[in-house]
Amino acid sequence: MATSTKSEALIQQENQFGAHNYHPLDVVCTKGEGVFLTDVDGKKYMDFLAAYSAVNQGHNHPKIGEAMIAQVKTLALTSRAFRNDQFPPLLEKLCKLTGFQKALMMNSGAEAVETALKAMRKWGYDKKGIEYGKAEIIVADGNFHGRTTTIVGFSTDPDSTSRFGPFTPGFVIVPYGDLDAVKKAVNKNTCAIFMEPIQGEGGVIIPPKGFLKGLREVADQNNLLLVLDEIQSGLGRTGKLFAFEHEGIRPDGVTIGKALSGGYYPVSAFLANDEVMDVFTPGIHGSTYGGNPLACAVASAALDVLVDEKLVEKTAELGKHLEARLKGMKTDKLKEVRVIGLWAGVQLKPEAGGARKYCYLLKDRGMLCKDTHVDTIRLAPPLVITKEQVDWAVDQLEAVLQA
Ligand code: IF1
Repeated sequence: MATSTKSEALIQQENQFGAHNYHPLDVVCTKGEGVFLTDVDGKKYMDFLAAYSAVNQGHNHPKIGEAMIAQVKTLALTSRAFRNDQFPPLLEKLCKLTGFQKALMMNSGAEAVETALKAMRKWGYDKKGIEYGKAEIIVADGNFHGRTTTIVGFSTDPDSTSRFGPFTPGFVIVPYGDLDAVKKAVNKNTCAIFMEPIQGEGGVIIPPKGFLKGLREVADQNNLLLVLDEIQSGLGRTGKLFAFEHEGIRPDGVTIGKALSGGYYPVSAFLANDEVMDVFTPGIHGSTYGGNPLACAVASAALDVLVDEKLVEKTAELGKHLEARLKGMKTDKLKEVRVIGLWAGVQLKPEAGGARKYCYLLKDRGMLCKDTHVDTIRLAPPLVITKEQVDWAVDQLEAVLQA
């Protein structure tokens, strides 16, 4: 559908002055509230991406916004050269809620991942006695952990990796979900296994039942760390606080981000127990904004909303309905539907012509979602969505898939 002159002018301005590192849908948003986004022409859309799960609490949640505004008026940034009164209570809240002994606060998800990679390596040298410079981390094909050169260096997505080399050594890539391949990859230099419990960018790829439990066993049997990237899967998205809970295991560390921000302000963390976290000694790692008072006030309110509004429990309940509706859709275009909590990958048959065109059709119907890996429509609404809104959204999806 043609965009308005107002949208067009803003798109042209963006194209002229902005790097072309994205190919976004031509919807120019100006207001967010709950599950809804409104564009500059006043058209309202239901957001089924939620900024890749950074808006689990819904757009512009008033409680989180109020906490942010209050903190903005008092103290925003000290750097970690000094201390502040928001950091200690956030750390305790985060550790008590997640069951880890320590948190290291960063800003973007990639920074939390880089923090975790440094922790895994240094633990390998200091605690496991791996020969310095030889530490290896086992990762999965189809992974997405961020965009730094070290992280894309172990990506298997050409879009992420091509022409950004040379890359950081020390990563062994195995097929996601293949426990035998993980076992074969272990050697005396392996310090850790690092994976997403569910692969988001891969198209909501849920590993075979028992895979995470198997990773835990391999880690225990070989004195490895198991660190899981819960930046997208965590904080309620799958109907549990963490996706790893679906298999009743506990990793040695997790990275979190996105929804920790309440959809307002970048804040991420690496969480682990003392055995791992004490590899960090004063001055060896940090960030200007890591653990700043504003980030801590926002994260604290974001966690409160998650708990007080029982968003994890609601997601578990409503996710069952989403799964039933999606798997009940009458269309011959579906190859596979993968659903866990309020997170779905609707994979189309190649003959359907690719997922992107359906995202355009859905946009015209007032629903925003994102394609991934050509044939998959990724669905991830804010967790504050209602059953009626889920039904409306699936009705739109079924309609465009029947056309
Ligand atoms: C983009 C993808 C999703 C993540 C996991 C770490 C990070 C991400 C599991 C890094 C970030 C974002 C990045 C954003 C789009 C989005 C994305 F399409 F890129 F792959 F969600 F699937 N671990 N994912 O999903 O966190 O540094 O971005 O805060 O780069 O286009 P970040």
